[in-house]
Amino acid sequence: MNNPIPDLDPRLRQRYQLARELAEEAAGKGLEFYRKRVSLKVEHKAGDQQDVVSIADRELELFIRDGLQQAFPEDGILGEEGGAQNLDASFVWVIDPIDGTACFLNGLHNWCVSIGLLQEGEPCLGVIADPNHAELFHGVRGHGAWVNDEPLSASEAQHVREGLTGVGTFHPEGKQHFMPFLQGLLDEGGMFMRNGSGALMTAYVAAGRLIGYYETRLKSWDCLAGLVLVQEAGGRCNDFLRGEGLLEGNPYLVAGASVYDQLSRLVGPSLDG
Ligand code: 2AM
Ligand code: CA
Repeated sequence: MNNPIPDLDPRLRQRYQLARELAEEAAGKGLEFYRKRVSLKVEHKAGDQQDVVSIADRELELFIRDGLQQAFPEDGILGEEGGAQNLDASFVWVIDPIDGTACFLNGLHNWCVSIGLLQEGEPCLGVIADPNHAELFHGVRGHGAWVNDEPLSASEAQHVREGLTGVGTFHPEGKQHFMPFLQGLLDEGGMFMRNGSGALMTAYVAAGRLIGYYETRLKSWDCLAGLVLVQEAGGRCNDFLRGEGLLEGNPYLVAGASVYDQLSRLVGPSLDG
């Protein structure tokens, strides 16, 4: 695999290389599960009928965790399925083996593997692999972001009417903010879409395909990799990691720099409250 960043700190270079390899391998394994999804047993998390998980999520997370731990046993890891370990380490991986699990299990092509990395608490690299569309989004803080070999650049829209805004909400918390936001967006002449994967919609903001993306509440493994991409693509994000954001999640907004303030106003005080 090409390394687009020749002058990278060796500690980051090795981790960037491994993250891209593991994400692509896990995405390939994910595709094999996806093709036989009708035979996978589906479980519901904590009694929430919409929050689903299968053996595919668990096996892919184990695969990624094993790969990271073998190469960097000193690093911490936080994963959607396997929980947290060693979060005081300098480098902490934040992984979602399948983001868009409901899509995955229902035969919709909007799911991906997301691997992000914190260095001293700051997002420093992100990799998102989408095997259905043969796209690998990847980037390193301060060095740029790409989809495959193409540089990412966030939208230059100045008003929500100029493009599509990704949206999302989820049980059990925060959904009361969803309809007021949609109403405001439509009143301003904007339009929405929801594809079911927070990581992919974040990557699409970095790529300028969506002008922004608002989710009433997201978990860190859904967006941490994407945050690096948006920032490197010239976009903006809210202070998602504030408070207990890493472990508990927070409201979430990413957008092109010139439309961010308008979207933030449409969300209102709940965004950073
Ligand atoms: P998942 O597919 O990894 O579960 C879509 O709106 C986004 O919501 C997806 O990224 C999905 O991630 C995420 N999601 C699923 N369950 C959630 C929950 N209980 N709280 C917050 N986000 C959730
Ligand atoms: Ca997941």
